Amino acid sequence: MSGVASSRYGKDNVRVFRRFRDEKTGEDTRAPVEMTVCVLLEGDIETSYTEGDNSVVVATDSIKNTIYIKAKESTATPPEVFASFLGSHFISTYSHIHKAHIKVVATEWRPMVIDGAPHPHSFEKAGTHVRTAEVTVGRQEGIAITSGLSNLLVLKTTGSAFHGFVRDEYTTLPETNDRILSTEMDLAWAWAPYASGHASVEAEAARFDAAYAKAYAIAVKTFATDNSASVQNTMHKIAVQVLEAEPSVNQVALSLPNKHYFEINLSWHKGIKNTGQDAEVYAPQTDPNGLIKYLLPRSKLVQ
Ligand code: AZA
Repeated sequence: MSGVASSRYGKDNVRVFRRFRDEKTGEDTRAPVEMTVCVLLEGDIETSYTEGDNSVVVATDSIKNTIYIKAKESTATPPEVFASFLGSHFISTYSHIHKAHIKVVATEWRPMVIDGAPHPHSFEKAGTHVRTAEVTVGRQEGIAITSGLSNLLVLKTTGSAFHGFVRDEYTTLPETNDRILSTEMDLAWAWAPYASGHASVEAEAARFDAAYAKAYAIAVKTFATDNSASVQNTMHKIAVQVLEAEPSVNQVALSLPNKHYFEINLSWHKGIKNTGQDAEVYAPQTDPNGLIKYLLPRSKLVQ
């Protein structure tokens, strides 16, 4: 028999919409939650691969059903707590399942403001970004949580330079003191592990929400106000501030594509000035794009 080194399985892309009703009136009590969930299970499941032994398999269809039921049984938010609740369920229900990996990608619906007041049952998407939680619940290891913010699409028309980079026989990129900077930020922060079970995660619900709000505020403010020397340097400044803002966060990871906007020289047409200080019409590029990644552990934070 050949050994199976590592195996996990489950259900991906389970889309869930959860609304909150007042018991008496049936009306919405708060904005709904929409999320896409992935659950992958690990444990004594090797024989399902090697011997066709399905007695160890919790069907992925049952996993999907469980996600719906747990969403009904809970507030399904914040995503960190919902993922921990869900993962803990699989570990405690099935003795041969030792680890549950849960990923939740949540979109925020916020009340429309109509005539100056939040509408009770009409909502709009809050920006391009989504909130994420990646949670691993282990029988031995406790609960590991990484929170995040993804797809935050931002652009600034100035306040970004890029010069002093390697110039050699492969270089054509001109140096610039002033360029458009645009990116779609993925930002994730990993918490110190929770050793004492789901209750200790649930007790932190407000903290997860507050950390998300802080990380969002840091990301947009730093992007907007930093006199950027490079994507690399701006992302470092974001990572440092997120670590400083939240002492229980162990490390911060960022992934930033550089979405290029090229100047267009139009001088061939009647001498139009459209470069440098005169640049107003640009050509947005879809590909290729720069991709800059960064992981800053707290141990590397210079005090
Ligand atoms: N970082 C930037 O901010 N801009 C760039 C890079 C880079 O590494 N390379 N080309 N343009």
